Amino acid sequence: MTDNKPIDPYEKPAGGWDALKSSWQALREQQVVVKGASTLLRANQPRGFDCPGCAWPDRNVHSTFEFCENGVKAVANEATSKRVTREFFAANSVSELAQWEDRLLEAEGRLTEPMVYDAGSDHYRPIDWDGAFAMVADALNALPSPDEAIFYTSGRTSNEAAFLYQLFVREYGTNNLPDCSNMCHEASGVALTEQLGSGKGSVTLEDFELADAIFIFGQNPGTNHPRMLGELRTAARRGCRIVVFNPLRERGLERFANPQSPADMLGGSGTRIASEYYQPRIGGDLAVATALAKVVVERGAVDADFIAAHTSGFDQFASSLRATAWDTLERESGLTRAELEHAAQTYIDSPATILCWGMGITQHARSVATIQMLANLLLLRGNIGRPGAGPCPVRGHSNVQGDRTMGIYEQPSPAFLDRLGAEFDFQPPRAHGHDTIAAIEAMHDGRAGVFFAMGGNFAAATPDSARVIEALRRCQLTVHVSTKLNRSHLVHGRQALILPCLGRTEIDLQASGPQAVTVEDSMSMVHLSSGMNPPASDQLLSEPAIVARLAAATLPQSRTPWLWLVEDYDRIRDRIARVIDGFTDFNSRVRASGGFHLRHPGREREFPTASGKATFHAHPLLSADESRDGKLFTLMTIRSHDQYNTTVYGLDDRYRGVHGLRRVCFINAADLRRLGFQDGELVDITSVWSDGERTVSGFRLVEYDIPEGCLASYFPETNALVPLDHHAERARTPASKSIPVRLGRSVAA
Ligand SMILES: Nc1nc2c(c(=O)[nH]1)N[C@H]1C(S)=C(S)[C@@H](COP(=O)(O)OP(=O)(O)OC[C@H]3O[C@@H](n4cnc5c(=O)[nH]c(N)nc54)[C@H](O)[C@@H]3O)O[C@H]1N2
Ligand SMILES: Nc1nc2c(c(=O)[nH]1)N[C@H]1C(S)=C(S)[C@@H](COP(=O)(O)OP(=O)(O)OC[C@H]3O[C@@H](n4cnc5c(=O)[nH]c(N)nc54)[C@H](O)[C@@H]3O)O[C@H]1N2
Ligand SMILES: [Mo]
Repeated sequence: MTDNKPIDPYEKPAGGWDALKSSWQALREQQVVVKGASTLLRANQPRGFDCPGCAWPDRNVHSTFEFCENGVKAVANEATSKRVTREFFAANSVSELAQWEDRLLEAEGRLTEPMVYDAGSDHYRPIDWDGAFAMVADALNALPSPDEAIFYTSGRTSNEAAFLYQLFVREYGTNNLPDCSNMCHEASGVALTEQLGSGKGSVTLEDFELADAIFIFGQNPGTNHPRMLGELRTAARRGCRIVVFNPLRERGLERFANPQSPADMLGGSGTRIASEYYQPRIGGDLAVATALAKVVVERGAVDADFIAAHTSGFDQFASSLRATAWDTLERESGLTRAELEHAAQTYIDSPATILCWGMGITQHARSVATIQMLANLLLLRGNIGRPGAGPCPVRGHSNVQGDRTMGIYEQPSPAFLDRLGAEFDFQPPRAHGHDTIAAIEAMHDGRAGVFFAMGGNFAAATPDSARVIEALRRCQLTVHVSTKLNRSHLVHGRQALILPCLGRTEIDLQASGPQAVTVEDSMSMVHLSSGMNPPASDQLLSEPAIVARLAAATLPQSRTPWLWLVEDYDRIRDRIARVIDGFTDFNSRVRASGGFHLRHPGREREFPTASGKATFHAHPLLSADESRDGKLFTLMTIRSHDQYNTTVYGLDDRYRGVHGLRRVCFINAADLRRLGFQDGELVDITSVWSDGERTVSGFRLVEYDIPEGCLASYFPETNALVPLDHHAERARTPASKSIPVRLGRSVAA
């Protein structure tokens, strides 16, 4: 890497020495070298804390820490020695801070005490915890209806905090529990629940050891789930076929040098990961999966016994495949028939196949259809409930799956509400609540006036930034439980609170002693997490304690012993065990080494759907004109290597060869020529939608190996381009990976 060359293609494998160097730098920048290093030894270990990075499962049999550069960044940024103090807020007004880049807000370090917004001076000033809780309680109790309050959750919240939080919200009287899942894997849940009777993935890490082929759609593990590369490397070395579909050639999916393998580190070129790499056009995966399924059916390669015993809808599905023409499949996928047939044959030749997918699949208008087509493909060959096979939606936040299991969901089932109400002796509200998009609309239209966020960065993570900012500003009160300063604290309601909480790495001391929390990873393993660093400030409360004290202040009539429950988190877990399926004997089972696995019925070929069988779903392809809306380009908004969602650690995207800048737009060389643009030129990106145009300015064009008609830029800078009503059918996941846009020369240039 050269410091003064912004675009410099990266020739090395993912991982390797540069990953070590970058980790070291992250620790140094946060001034946590000694503490950070010992902290890391406890990440994802049987008696340590769950890494606040991603939801990829742990190999808890290992005795040394599992190295992951981006895990190091996440931990270093939480364990930082930098602090945001009351003096900092006194010195900087909110309007001044609003001018700062998000990255610089994050770089100020950990929040240290509760703060309240003072409109007179336009500064945040300290408030004591009781005062803060009373303020929230008063605002909530003054609302004409509990449905005018919104309770958002990001996916780092522990099971214990999430369970108490949803209980508080429901005792208060609403199901308005939008969460980051609404923007993430919602489409996976909707698609798989309908088809297989469970919205979760069915595979475990052991299946990765047994698979003969692993297909990876729309996912960039080299950056977002680096520990997955370790599994892929092992699989590739034993001859497992790894087949990738991604418009970009992501380095981590091509080659990986495991920093824990001397051979990889000294060899230079690392281990080859993908055995086949296909670059479909953005949004082409429905056509890809349809084509693979068509070949399987037409070559008679189906598992007829499985289909007869466990599925319904096959005949109709098979005839829809036969009726789909190859020229449609080629045009819609952006791949040739020969490529699609080749990939299909790899699938047919594999006795056990795992299908993985990420945001490149879920954040599209037709994501539910695409995921159902992927599941159709699995069902055709009985690739579920067989060792080494099954669906693997790779989750994002470290406990996003657990939060849903605990009831953070705006559409709870009647059976769940019955159990919750019976256990805590109250009548839970039955009407479904707002998801993320509906919550923004409600705040915007004045139908909701209090916004409470358990973590996350709502103002920056959500689509249609201008609308979201207006929506939050119209609120009477906005409250954020946070570890770090972010945009959402500066885009506030008439009243606003920042409530600072403990992070995963910190000791959580309650009346009965230090507490552990639990989390559920992407493969349904539930395990303990206990921090070992002293809290960033003695003013911090744990998330469960914040919920309990807020509930006690807001609901004096509640029969739930809120403060008693948080004295000892075992008490919360005992209640979870009585309400949530699969958590019997929670306290003893979670203490077994490595925790326990939540049963996935599909592993035993049980499919608790309406019909009792797994169901095939046909999804016709729309013609190119309809699905592409006649616009010039399709833009996908993705993560760089130096960010965690809205948290920008640095300005490099090493594997894609970008250094020192984030406003880039990757574009195909032929498109550049056709438009008469030069590589390096600055452009404005304009999305065109029924309600008007939205523009973001000053993006540097980068000639890149990306299909024609496709563009890529980083989120959140481009969220302003995504209209609120541009979202997945049924799942309502914002379609952040398929934004219809045109380019114009930047006026700023
Ligand atoms: N370091 C780090 N780790 C993270 C995160 C982070 O920001 N930083 N975020 C966490 C969260 S919440 C999540 S959800 C996950 C996200 O992890 P990913 O799902 O890997 O997220 P993205 O970076 O959005 O990458 C999407 C990938 O899909 C590809 N893609 C885009 N559109 C299409 C398409 O139409 N078809 C196909 N086949 N591919 C497409 C892109 O080229 C890119 O490689 O990571 C989690 N882990
Ligand atoms: N255009 C576009 N938009 C997207 C996406 C995309 O790919 N493209 N991806 C979407 C996806 S997949 C997701 S998951 C969302 C993410 O949406 P969010 O989950 O809302 O956003 P994050 O950036 O992960 O939240 C970061 C903040 O969480 C707080 N935090 C960190 N750790 C803790 C903790 O332990 N406790 C508490 N209480 N707070 C903590 C810190 O204050 C930090 O500033 O964004 C979505 N938005
Ligand atoms: Mo996510």
